[in-house]
Amino acid sequence: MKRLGLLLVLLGAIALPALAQNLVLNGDFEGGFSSVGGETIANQWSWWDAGTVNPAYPGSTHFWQVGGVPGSAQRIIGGQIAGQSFRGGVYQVVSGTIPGLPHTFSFDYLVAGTTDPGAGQERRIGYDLTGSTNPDSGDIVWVVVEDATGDKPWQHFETTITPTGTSVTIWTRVGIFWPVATTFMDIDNVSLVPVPEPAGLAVLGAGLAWLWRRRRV
Ligand SMILES: [Ca+2]
Repeated sequence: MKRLGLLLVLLGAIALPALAQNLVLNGDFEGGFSSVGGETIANQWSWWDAGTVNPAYPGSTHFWQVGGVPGSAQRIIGGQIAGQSFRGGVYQVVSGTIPGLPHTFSFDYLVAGTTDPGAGQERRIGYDLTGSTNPDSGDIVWVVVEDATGDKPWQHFETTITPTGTSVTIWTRVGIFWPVATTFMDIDNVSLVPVPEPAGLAVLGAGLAWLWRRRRV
């Protein structure tokens, strides 16, 4: 048992610095942007577009690089450029998550758009614990839903999530069905960090102890 205790202390000392690391790549949007088909997408991020949302006002989602808090941010435009309907966003499959361990998920965001609930406006940020790349998956948990709240300044959001696997997908979804107003969302400082709290470490420790026992059998 003494050896096991020493092993856990050693592993803890190795694991702790790694736990404090943000698993999101280019989460602060300071790692550059690329031009993709005339749109500007942050490096390490993927984009999705739902195609024709409202046949009366066909369009496509647009992506810009704008001022963030601080530096740069990703803008997703979901409406009313030349009377078009849109739905789309950026997403990232974040790998390296530790199953069963709490992670802090945080970001800053800004929304602008109509307060008309009949416009079919969507401005959302969420996560999918399955690591899926399906923007319409029922597994996505939307932690920000600002569908018809009008214009707002930059806001900070933070919550704790517990991954069930070694990857989590972070999603944004911006759109409008009836192009009655300009609709967009900016996002910056996206972070997913394992929490080295006592409860989290206890789970990790139990896992390591289980592995240690298995090795000895
Ligand atoms: Ca930034």
